[in-house]
Amino acid sequence: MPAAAASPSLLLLIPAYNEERRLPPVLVEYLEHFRQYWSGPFRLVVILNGCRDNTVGVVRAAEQNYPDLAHLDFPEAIGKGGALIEGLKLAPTADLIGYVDADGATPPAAFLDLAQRAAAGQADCVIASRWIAGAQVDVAQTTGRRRASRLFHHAVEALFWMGIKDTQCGAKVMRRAAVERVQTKLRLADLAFDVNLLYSLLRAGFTIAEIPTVWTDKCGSKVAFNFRTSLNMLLSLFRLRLLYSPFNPFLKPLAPVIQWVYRRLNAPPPRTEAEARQNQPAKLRHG
Ligand SMILES: Nc1nc2c(ncn2[C@@H]2O[C@H](COP(=O)(O)OP(=O)(O)O)[C@@H](O)[C@H]2O)c(=O)[nH]1
Ligand SMILES: [Mg+2]
Repeated sequence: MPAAAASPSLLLLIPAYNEERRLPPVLVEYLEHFRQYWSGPFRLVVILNGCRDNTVGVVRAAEQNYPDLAHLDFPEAIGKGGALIEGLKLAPTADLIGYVDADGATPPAAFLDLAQRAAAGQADCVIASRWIAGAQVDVAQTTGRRRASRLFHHAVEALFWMGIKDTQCGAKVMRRAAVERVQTKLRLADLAFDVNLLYSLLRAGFTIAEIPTVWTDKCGSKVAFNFRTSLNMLLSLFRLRLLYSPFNPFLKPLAPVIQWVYRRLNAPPPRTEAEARQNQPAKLRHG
């Protein structure tokens, strides 16, 4: 993609959990890069929840130097998906809304490429992919985790037939209209959130373009990988499948049981229909 001048406004969300070490250099890199290469208004919002380290302190310190930086802070364990659901409520404030991980696995230039493609109208949602030709991936994950993620991919394909090679890459950009249309459909707060988002977009008739990306696995992962998390993600996929099926009405009375199972798995429970309808954004903080 040529580095075309883009004038739409861009809101970049970064979910962060205990990221006092990995986040500060990433914030500076992104803020400097977009200040230089994004010609429209740009804002970066970090969404923290329940951090037990000083992530909020490092974000506040950076906010002193960057007026384009702000944060949302939630005390509850809402999960990465929950944090993004909250961040996406800010959609009315920008033309394009995207998100990226706090660890810098996606370099700013790769995210800029996605945003420029979205600005140029290539698709309603443009996502980074590590598993299509042209991707430059530096994988440091354990064999177990790699196998689990491939297994998850096959489960997603079997249940949803989206034809997307990499639903889980943490870098995605969408047009505001697309976000606003699917907002109330976003129910999964755990790591299956991305599947929820992509499937809801496709079901609503929006287009998704998968773009080969540059990706470097970083150490210091905040995602516990174990039997519980794998089971939790598979459960979430089945739940999403049921939500979009004629069995949907049966899910409502089961809500307390579902909440109980998620709590037992130590996972952020899915949002109820009433919670998903709450579209009021939380108060944005700066400094
Ligand atoms: N707000 C919030 N962010 C989270 C949570 N869990 C993970 N994250 C963020 O999600 C992103 C991906 O996590 P990361 O540890 O890089 O995952 P991995 O590289 O796939 O092992 C990072 O920005 C994390 O800080 C959570 O419970 N809440
Ligand atoms: Mg990571």
